[in-house]
Amino acid sequence: IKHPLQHTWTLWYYENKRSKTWGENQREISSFDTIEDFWSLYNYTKFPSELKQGCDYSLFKYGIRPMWEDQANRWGGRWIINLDRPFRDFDVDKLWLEVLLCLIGESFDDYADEICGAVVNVRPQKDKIGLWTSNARNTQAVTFIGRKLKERLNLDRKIIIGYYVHKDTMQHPSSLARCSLTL
Ligand code: M7G
Repeated sequence: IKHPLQHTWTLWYYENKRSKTWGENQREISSFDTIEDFWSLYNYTKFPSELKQGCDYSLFKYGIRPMWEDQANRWGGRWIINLDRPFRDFDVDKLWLEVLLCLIGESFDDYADEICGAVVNVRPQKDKIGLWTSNARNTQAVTFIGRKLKERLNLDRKIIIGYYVHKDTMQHPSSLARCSLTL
């Protein structure tokens, strides 16, 4: 017997093909709802560090697309961890796996319902990991989730993570959007 998860999760892969729109470049890889099926998918796919620059992985609850436009994300935002390359203090693969385990293990206690999914962006200067939540106005939930994330990833206190509201991100290129909270 396989061990069931609380939710069904879908892994998405984004590859930047110029001939297509951003949305068309998002591809569903597979969905799973047991621990065993999670590990077989994980073992079958490449690590983030092995992906080409410009690619993303996203893991979202089944039925939520990894985009701002989805009903579940529309009023939400994301905690962003910036993994600056020059320092190389970060192991993107290790952090991404920990984030995946936080998601499928329902690590956010009473606020697990606020969780939509997570994204890792593989980029030339800095990789990014974002944890997406559904209601940017629920400060209590957002703060709890951010603290828990830092704790689970064992991030140094010096490392500041910021929460970005999707509505702001949509209006500004990512580097100019202001974060609404920091931890
Ligand atoms: P990114 O890939 O999130 O970060 O956004 P990056 O700047 O580090 O590469 C890059 C661009 O992808 C954005 O400026 C948008 O044009 C597009 N994009 C990203 N996201 C998350 C979305 C989304 O949810 N919906 C749409 N329509 N476009 C998006």
